[in-house]
Amino acid sequence: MKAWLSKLNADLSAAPASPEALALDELSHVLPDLTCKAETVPEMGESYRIRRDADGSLILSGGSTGILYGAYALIRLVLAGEAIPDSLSSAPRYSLRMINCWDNADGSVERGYSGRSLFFEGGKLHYDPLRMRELGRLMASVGLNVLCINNVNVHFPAQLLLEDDLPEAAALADLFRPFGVRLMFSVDYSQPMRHGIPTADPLDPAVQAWWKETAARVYAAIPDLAGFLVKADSEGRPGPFTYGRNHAEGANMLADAVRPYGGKIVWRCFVYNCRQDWRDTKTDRPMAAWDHYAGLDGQFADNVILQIKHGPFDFQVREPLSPLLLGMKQTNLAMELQLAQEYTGHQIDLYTMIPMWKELFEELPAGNIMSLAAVSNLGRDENYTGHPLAAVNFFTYGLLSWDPETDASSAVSQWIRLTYAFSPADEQTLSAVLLSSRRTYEKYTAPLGIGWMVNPHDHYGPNPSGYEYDLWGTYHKANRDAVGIDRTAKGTGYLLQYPESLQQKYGDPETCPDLYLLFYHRLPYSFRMKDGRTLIQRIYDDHFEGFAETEAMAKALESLPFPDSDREIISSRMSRQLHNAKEWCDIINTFFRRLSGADDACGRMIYD
Ligand code: GCW
Repeated sequence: MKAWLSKLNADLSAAPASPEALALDELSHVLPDLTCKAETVPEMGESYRIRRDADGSLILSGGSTGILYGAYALIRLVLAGEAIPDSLSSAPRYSLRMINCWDNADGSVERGYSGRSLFFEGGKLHYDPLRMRELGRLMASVGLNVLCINNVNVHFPAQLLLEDDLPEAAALADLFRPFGVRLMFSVDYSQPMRHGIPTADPLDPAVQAWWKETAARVYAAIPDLAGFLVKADSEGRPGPFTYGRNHAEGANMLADAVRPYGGKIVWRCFVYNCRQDWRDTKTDRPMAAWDHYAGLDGQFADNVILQIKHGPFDFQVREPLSPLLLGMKQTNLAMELQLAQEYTGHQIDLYTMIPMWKELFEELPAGNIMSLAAVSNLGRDENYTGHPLAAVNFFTYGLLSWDPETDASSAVSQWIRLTYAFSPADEQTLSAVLLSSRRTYEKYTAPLGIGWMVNPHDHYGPNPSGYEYDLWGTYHKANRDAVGIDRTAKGTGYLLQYPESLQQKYGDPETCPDLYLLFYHRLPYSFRMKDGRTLIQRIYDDHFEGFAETEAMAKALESLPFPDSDREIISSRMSRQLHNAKEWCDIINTFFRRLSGADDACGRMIYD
């Protein structure tokens, strides 16, 4: 199956004339019995309205892309068997609803689990135009509107997108335009130095002039380019720190260059010391982003957006909301999610993300961010996401980026109905598996908010001490008595980066939700959890449960009538997941039993 697209069948062999034309074409193919008129109201932009005429036919009004989004909303409703309301108005909550691809010019994809790049091969843009249109449709059908095609780690020759390869990049932008999708490029902060300028200092006039001239050239070729995405001073990338400048100075210089064209600078806040000495107890990595950025609140240009990973570490299974998302009130912010399952099972293990995202939105006041970004989980595999069921993450991300109040279980059901022709009972079975998959994965991997414990570099499979004596600042410090990091005021002080109410909630192990306990606290194995179990018993129980739940998921999936092509992939990946879950369960339990010496109260097998 091609994600949920198999039921959309307007002909994409040629470019649609416009978003409205595509909307009507899609509607006439998918819902031939529906009489629907489109009314373009340019000032409505991306929003749309659906109402009924006196004769019962539907009138779909909106800006040009609004009509397209309205058409897809209608199609989603009807195909999912839901009733069309007599009147419906909808506008996106976030202006930029972005997909960030970490695709390299050589065709590889950093943290990609769905095959090679859809856009590049051999150092050049290289793509199948039909697949590009399919991808445009995939995005538009769930309301996504910005596609950054190249990795934030800009390895040569990706820089050439702004130079020699610009004409090809412009042709790619043309392909996406009818789908309401605008391109964005990740840029290399030191790019002026490729042109004989001896510095990339943002306050240097030659550097400023180079970026202005470059922006003029790029926007002449792609007038609706969304802007540039920047990873600076992070994990070896160049940036303003080299010249003693802060990130507001660094970002604002680029913002000046793209401002005349309505462009944005999306500046990532994933900045920390990745050469930490594990013996250094003063530095606590999750504090880094706040330390770099909070003091700059209000100093960023109005066309700069700070893009902040949802948690303070790096896309672990459970992390608190990044304090920056709560604390920078005078800066445009975007939250960054990760669809690519880097730490969450490599699109081998099932991991449906919407329950996690809903938890984030519960703590994030609606107005704090103006955009949303997600690292792509797509690649050149026939089904786009490697694991066919991983498509649910792309789909539900789109719906949430339009409306963060979207209900998790309805979004998942909608995806199932659009993708498969299941009976209500089968749909229920699959929905239950998908919605519980994140908790299950969490149970069999690192316990109670510690994170990491994965095999270094590749990040699949257990390795409890893999990152313990390393440079990355990701330590659990388990010894024979205790585990976890005290991040309260008495410990590293990380918790002080939060508003008072959260400091109280998380600061006391008695009120801190169990699942965050070891992120915020260092506790003895004998610590009594709220339900009376000891901490060590809770760790053992979760791991046995996680594996048992995986076995149950495997059985449930086997009972479902997937089309043959999907069934094969799903069952072969599920056997790998079972193996992985068993490894995690046994290795984590053994690791803690060897340290603590504590027996399992239920006498289950833990290895000595
Ligand atoms: O955790 C790291 C990933 C890198 C990624 C980086 C980032 C693109 O392991 O692969 O680089 O995060 O988000 O920049």
